[in-house]
Amino acid sequence: MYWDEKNECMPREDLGQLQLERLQSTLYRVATHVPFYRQKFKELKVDPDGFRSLSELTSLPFTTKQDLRDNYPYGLFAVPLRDVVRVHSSSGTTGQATVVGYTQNDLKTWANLIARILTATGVTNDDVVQIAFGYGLFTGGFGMHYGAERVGASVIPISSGNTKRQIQIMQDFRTTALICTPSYALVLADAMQELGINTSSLSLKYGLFGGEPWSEAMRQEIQNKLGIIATDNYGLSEIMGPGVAGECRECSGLHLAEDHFLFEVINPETLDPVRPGEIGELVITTLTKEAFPVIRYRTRDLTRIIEEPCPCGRTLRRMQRVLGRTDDMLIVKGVNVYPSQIEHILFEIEGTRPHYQIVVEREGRLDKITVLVEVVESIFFDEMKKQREIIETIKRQLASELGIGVEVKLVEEKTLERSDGKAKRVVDKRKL
Ligand code: DLL
Repeated sequence: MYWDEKNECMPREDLGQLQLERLQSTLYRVATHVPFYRQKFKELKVDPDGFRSLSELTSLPFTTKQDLRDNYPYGLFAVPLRDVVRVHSSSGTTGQATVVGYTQNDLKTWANLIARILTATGVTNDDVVQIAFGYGLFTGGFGMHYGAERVGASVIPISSGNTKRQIQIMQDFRTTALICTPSYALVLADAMQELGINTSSLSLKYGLFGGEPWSEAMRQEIQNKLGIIATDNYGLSEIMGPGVAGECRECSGLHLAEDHFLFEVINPETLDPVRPGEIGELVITTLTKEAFPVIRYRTRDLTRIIEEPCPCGRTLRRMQRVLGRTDDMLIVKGVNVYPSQIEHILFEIEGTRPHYQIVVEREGRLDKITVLVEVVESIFFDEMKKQREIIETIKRQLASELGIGVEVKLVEEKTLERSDGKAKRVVDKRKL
């Protein structure tokens, strides 16, 4: 099922032509209205009127989070504030917040892109959609909301938090689709178990999750516990919010909204494009945004593009689930470590729960990683021998995957902090 078959299944050649035309008008737009880009184009001798082929993309300047901060709040807007009808902002947990704006048209495009990912998961106007993303400056709540209304679903704008109430409403209002972060979906599943609620008594069929990295094992656990089909959905406020990429029912990679954005994958050190299919940093150029167009935005997210066509019939290419962020990468004892590598190993081990935290400390001159992982109650209380075995297995596997030794501590279920939004997986106590 498609929401927008014409654009989702467009022949690649036509798509390339559409992208080129849209890029040309975006370049004209930013060169005319955004002093930052005008200056950059001048420095790099880019002639926005002379842009003839997508292969010239690499001649364009990058935009970074720092550029957005330097132009806080409205410096990169390409329309007067009078034409801006919505403003969102990134959480700003790592430094100053950044501000993004939308025109009426931008909001229409956004709702359509959300309608696409909802439809790709299976949501229709017969569904009751519970949106447990925060409503506010975060793009998750409002972004998903207008797309769900666009599909014609019955939308429950419950926002995040208040787990018991979420469950009560899910039961009473017969929610069929849940939308939240994957870690919060697990919090809900655990809480239901605790309350003795049999999930098969619920009406839930689908879950659209996103906003943070998660693994295939976590998907399986959510699907099993809630009895649903769970898709991965990616986006970022600087580009739009959710809707930038999302999975179809094949659940094997996220279709990129290539008619509205250009995607590149680069080597974050050399800044050159990687070879097709290689892992690198995702770089995105907006093609249709009016209020806040961005050229070659460095997302810091690591992924690879899947070139093979998807059996679902969409011609939009897919990206692999995000493997981590370049700035999440921990350099410990000189070795690059991504939380996703650790998560992957933990979830393969029986008795562990998908709740973990990676604590990095510095003792003297030496870095030390301790992985705290929750284990099921029976193991935590009864079986010392089993505990030792699990610790040894995790240590051995992590050492062979990462090439460095780590400490492992098993903790009781529910000891690690839960979040109703994005989970905090890494605690870096080093003063670097
Ligand atoms: O998290 C937008 C969003 C909301 C996407 C709801 C999907 C669902 P930001 O708060 O700006 O926007 O955070 C963006 O979150 O650069 C990634 O590092 C991470 N992220 C988002 N979705 C995924 C995902 C929203 N599906 C940052 N998998 C991005 C992995 C994700 N990481």
